[in-house]
Amino acid sequence: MVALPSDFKWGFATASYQVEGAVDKDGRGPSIWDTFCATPGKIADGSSGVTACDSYNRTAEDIALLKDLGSKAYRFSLSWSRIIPKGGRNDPVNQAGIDHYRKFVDDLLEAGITPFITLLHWDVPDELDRRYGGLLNRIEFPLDFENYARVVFKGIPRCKNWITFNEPWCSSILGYSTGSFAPGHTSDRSKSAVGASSREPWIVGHNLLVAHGRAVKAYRDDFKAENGGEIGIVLNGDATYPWDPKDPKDVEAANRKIEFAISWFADPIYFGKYPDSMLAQLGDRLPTFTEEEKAFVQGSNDFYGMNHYTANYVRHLDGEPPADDFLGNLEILFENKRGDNIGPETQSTWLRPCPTGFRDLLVWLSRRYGFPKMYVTENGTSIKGENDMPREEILKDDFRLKYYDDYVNAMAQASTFDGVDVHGYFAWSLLDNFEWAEGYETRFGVTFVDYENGQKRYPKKSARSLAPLFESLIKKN
Ligand code: PNW
Repeated sequence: MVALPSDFKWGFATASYQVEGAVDKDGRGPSIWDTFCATPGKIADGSSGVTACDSYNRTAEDIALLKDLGSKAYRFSLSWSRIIPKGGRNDPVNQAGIDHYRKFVDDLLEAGITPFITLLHWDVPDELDRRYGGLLNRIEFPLDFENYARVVFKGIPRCKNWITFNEPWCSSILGYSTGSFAPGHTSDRSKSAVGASSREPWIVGHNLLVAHGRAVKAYRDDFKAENGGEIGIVLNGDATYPWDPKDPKDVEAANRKIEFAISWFADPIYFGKYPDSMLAQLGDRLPTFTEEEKAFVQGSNDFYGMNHYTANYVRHLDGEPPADDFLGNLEILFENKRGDNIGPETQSTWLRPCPTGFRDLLVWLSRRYGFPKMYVTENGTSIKGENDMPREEILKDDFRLKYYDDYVNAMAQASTFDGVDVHGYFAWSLLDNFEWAEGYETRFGVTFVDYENGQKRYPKKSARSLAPLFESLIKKN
């Protein structure tokens, strides 16, 4: 029978800048996303996270909502600049920031909900970006991140599930190559063929890996024995299929795309080196691990955190890739050679549901990395045109309900039949929220948030579908 292990934890996920608001409250310092949103033209609807879902002021309401939906766990992120407003290891700690999150964790536990904390979900303290280039600084950034992590491990000892970074691929590529995310560096900055965007993302990715490794070592050396918890990183990536399955070059390209998106980070963590396909294309633009860095990075995952949304077809390209190529010399398509479509359109140009892809990628990752313990830390969908519908229509989100049903069943099959060692699942997202460069026009929530009327929350139909779904799949002891 298709089933999930009896210790399986499921719940919903959010991120600080997307839901908290209250950007000036209790001594919070600005992050690179505050600065980015204030730059005209960066956010589709000109909005920002200034108010968002006002979750900073509504912790009790959000916890009641989680309880009401049957959520066993909650994944959320901390705002680094609430805890250390300027971010650095010699900067003052803001006790009000720690107290806020410590109380939130206490209240979640009181409600029977297991907290999963992400230390950094993209909102780097702005001061660090201005002081030394933020994520670009190979020496300062990992040290400051380690210090911040230590402050948090010490200040919030009741949390036992830790994630260092959310999606380093997005921080690196969207922040330092396409420029669609903060801090918005783009290839426009470089006049030469081998300019900023052809180097910066690989430097940022490297520094995030080392910072992750440092925080994990700090946790294992000084906190794990007492705290008893576990720590890992969250990586995003799509399932891929060759555009022409009979063309070995497309088959290779489909594999290479996953290597450029996921193995970029996972290979150093599990094997201590970057994938050969990346070394071959990027050469010395990919930083080399020093022995010290390698010691921090290799073996630094207690679990694999997987964010997953979609699949695509991959077609190889011939010839030399441009210097700022980050995909692996290939193109991404939603139709294959036969004209089959990967899945229906959503509000997000990059996202089309394809549940079989979820199972296939779970298997791909498990085989490559030795069947590690996994948590699915994000999975969910937007719906085409959802934001233009009246509220009563939005609440009948059968498209999202079916997405969750299909994807969760695909995961349960991978667990039952393929040996995938998955122990948790988080639906993205608990609430409609600030969807980064798309502002509030794209809704990912299982709960409708009425931004015009005091951020009032209305659970959609999908919100209540997850509890019975998991109830039917999780083995009883
Ligand atoms: C994830 N892409 O981001 C993030 O972790 C969330 O904060 C976000 O709200 C959610 O997915 C929905 O977008 C991604 O362009 C953003 O491929 C963009 C992409 C992938 C993930």
